[in-house]
Amino acid sequence: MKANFTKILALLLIAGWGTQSCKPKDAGSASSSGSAEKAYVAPGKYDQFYNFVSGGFSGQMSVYGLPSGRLFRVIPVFSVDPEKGYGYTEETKPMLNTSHGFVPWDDLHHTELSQTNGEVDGRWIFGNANNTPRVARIDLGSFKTAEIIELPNSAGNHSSPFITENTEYVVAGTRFSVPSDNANGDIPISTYKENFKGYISFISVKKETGAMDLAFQIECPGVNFDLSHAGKGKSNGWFFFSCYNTEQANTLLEVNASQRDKDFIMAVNWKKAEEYIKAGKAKKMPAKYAHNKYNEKTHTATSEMKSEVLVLDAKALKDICYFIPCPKSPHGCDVDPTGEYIVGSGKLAALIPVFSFDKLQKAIQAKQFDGDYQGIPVIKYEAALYGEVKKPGLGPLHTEFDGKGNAYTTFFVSSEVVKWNIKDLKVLDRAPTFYSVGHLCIPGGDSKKPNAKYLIAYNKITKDRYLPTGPELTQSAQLYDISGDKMEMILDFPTIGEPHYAQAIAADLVKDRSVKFYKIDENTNKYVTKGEGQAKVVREGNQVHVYMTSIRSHFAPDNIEGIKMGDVVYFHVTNLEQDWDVPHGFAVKGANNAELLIMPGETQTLKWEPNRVGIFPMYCTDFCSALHQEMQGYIRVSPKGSNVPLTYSLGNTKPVAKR
Ligand code: CUK
Ligand code: CUA
Repeated sequence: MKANFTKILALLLIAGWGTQSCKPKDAGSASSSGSAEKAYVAPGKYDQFYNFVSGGFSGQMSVYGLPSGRLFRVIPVFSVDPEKGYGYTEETKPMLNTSHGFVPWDDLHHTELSQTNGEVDGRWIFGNANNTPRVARIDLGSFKTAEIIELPNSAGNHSSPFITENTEYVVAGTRFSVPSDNANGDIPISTYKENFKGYISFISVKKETGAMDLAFQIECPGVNFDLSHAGKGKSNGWFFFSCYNTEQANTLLEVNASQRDKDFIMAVNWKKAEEYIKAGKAKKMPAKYAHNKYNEKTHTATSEMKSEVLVLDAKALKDICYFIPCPKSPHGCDVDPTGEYIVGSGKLAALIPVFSFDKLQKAIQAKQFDGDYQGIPVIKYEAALYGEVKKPGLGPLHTEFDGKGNAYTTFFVSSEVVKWNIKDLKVLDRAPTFYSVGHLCIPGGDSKKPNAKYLIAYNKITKDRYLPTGPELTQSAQLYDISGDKMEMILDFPTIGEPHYAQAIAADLVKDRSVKFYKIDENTNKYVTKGEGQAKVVREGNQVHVYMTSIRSHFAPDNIEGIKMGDVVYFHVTNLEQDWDVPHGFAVKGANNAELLIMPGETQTLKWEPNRVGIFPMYCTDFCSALHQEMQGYIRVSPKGSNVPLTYSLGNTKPVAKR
C-alpha cells in the first residue's frame, strides 16, 4: 500500500514538473482591476515594504518594493556583476575568494533579515551560497555585500542562512554529506554510509558590527540537511533542521532517497552546544576556508584564509541532537511566531505534521525514544506530534505565519497557497498560484512579529503567463492581500533569476539608514586622490598607477601618454562628488574587464593590460550631468622600449611624471 502511494505521488510530481496537469481550473484568471488598485503606488510615492528576493542561480539578491512589485536594485553577492564592477575591480575581487580560488558565481536560495528580540531590525540581510558553501552578510545601509565566510566540511550549503532571535548565530547545514575536509576523500562513492558525514555550522554574529566568525560545527550522521529555522520565544535555544535521504543513498536519489516512510527533523539544542564549547568538549579540526570582508573606509575587501574549526560530535555528546520522524522527504522546516509549533513539509507526504515544542521537551525528559539513528536518539513520532493537517494539497514545501494563529503553506504540485489554522489544523482558504510555487514570504513571516498585510508567492514556472521570450521563460512573484479572511491576488510580476526564499520588511526600518555618499575625508583607500591637484601617474617598473579623480564633468588627468606595451596599468579612480546619487563610471576601450562604477567619495581600481599600440579612449559610463558625454579622455600606448615620456594632463597643464 505504502509503495503504491509513493508511486502515485512520484507520478504526480513528475507530471507537475513537465506539464500543467495540475494547473488550477481558473488558471486563466487575473486579478480584477479593483484589486489591482491595491498594488498601485503612484509615481513619486514610496512603497510600504522592501522585498529582498533571492536570485537562485543568478547568485544575487534583488530588491523590490511592495505592493508595487517595482525592482529597485540587484545586489551583487556571490556572482560577479559587470554593471557595478563587483568582482572585477581590484577592491572587490577578494570578496569572491574561496579555498578553491576565485569563484565568480553561486546559487543563492535564502535571504534572512537580522533580528532583535525576534523581530526584523533592518540592519543586515544574510544570503547562502548553495554550491561552494558560503554565507554572506549584506549591509542595509549601503546595500553592499559586507562579508562572506566559507564553510569547511560542507557541500551545498542549503539549510542556511537562518538566524536565532537576536542574531547570535547564522546556521548552515550541509545538503550533500561528504567526507570531512581533513579525511582522505579519495575513496569509493559507494562507501557513503561509512565515510560521509553531515556537518552543521554555527556562525556567530557580533552584536554591534555584524562581524561573522565560524564559531563551531556539529558532526552529524551523513544525511541531506535541507532547510532549517531557529526556535523562538519558548523554543529559543533550539534549532530545527529538515533532513532527507536518511536512506543514505549515493545514486538515483529520486528513487533511493524516497524509500523510508519517514525522514527526520533534527532538533539541535544550541545553548547546550555552547556549554560544551565552553567546557572544552570540541575538537580542533584542521580546515581551510576563506573569510572575506569589505571595509567601508578603505573601500577595499580583504580575504583571509582560516585553518581551523571547532567541532562537536553529536553522537558522543548524546544530548545536543535529536531526530523527530517526519513524513516524507521533508523540505521546509518552519517555526510559528510563538515558538511552540514546528511545521515539517514532506514533499511526498499527503499531510502536514505539526510538532509541539512542549511535547518534544517532555519526550526528551521521559526518553520516549524509538531507538537511535546512528547514535542519535529518535523521538517517538506521536510523542512530539501536535497534530496533522489532513489533505492540505500536494507537494507541500514552505510555510510562513501571520501572527494571528494562521499558517500559509505552498504546494508545488497542486500549485497553490493554503491557509490553515495552527490550533485546530483546519484548512481555511486556498489560492491558486501560476504555477508551481516554491517559497512564500510574509513580511516578518518567520519572526515573532509578522506584519501580515501581504503574502508573496514565488513561482518556478510561468508558462503562458507572460509574452514568450525564447526557450527560457521568466520566473515570477505573485502578491496577495491577506488582510481579510480570504487571500486575494492583486499583482503578478517577473523576477530576476530564480526566486527561492525572500523576506520583506517595513520600509521605515531601512530607508532612513541608507548611506547617501562616502565622506572623502574618511576615504583611506591606499590609492585615494583627495583633490584634482593630487592627481598623478606613477611608474613602478612595468606597473603604471594612475591616481585619477572624477567630478562633473571631467577626469583628472584626461590625457595620458607614455604607456608602453607590456605595462600593467591600474586606474585608481576617486569620485570627488559629495552628493547623493552621483556615481561616475569609468571604462577603457579593449579592457578585458568590466567598468568601474564609483560611488561619491569612493575609490575603485580597474586593471588594464593594453594589447596593442595606439590611442585608447576612456569615458564615464553613468549619465552624470548635461555634459556627461564630454566626460572622456585619451590614453596613448607606445611600443615596448619607446622613448615617449610618461606625461599626463588636464587642460593645458602637462607635468612630467616622476619616476
Ligand atoms: S528551496 Cu527553492 S523552493 Cu532551495 Cu528553499 Cu524550497
Ligand atoms: Cu561622470 Cu558621466
